[in-house]
Amino acid sequence: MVHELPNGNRLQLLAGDITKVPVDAIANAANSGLRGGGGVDGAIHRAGGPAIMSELDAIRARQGGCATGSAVATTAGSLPAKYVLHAVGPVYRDGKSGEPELLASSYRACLRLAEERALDSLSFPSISTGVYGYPVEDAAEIALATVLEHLRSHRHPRQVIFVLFGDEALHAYERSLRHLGAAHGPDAR
Ligand code: AR6
Repeated sequence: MVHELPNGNRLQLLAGDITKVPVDAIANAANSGLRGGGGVDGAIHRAGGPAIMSELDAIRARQGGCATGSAVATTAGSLPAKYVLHAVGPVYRDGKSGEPELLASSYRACLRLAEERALDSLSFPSISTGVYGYPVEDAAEIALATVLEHLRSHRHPRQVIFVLFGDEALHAYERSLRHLGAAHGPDAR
């Protein structure tokens, strides 16, 4: 599904493996220790090679990690991208412990890093909806609303692609995008 905004910026939803989709920057669902892990983080480090962890070691030495709701940029090693943006989403508790704000903040941090670098394309996984337990329907609304808000009012990135692992996640994001598109009028289709 592709959603084009009035300014020509685009939001796309795909099912697949984020390490296989060529873009300028790939967002990763990392942890605040920046030490790698399972899920999409493991897949990104495996496909990208050791250069990514070397840069994270340097960042950790400099600033001690990455707070929940923020992100750091590294090279993408052998991935089909220039950068990996390591975002730290919240662990889900009850939805009333600041998780929505922290999840939106982790997306905004990546969008800001992409904007600062004047990147054209940025891919996202569904941050926090794996090991961190965020219900996918709720996370999709927050992720899409945050990205749409940025795309409406910024030149970079011009294209955001959500690469969702499996049809179930894809369908949840598609439902959410239809809902938000309808709610926002001008760029609805
Ligand atoms: N491409 C796209 N999406 C993927 C891929 C892939 N190759 N592999 C998994 N997903 P998770 P979190 C989906 O657990 O919940 C790590 O250990 C997955 O199906 O990767 O933010 C980190 O180091 C799910 O929908 O991230 C942290 O410690 C989504 O990616 C912790 O997990 C996110 O699931 C972060 O947990």
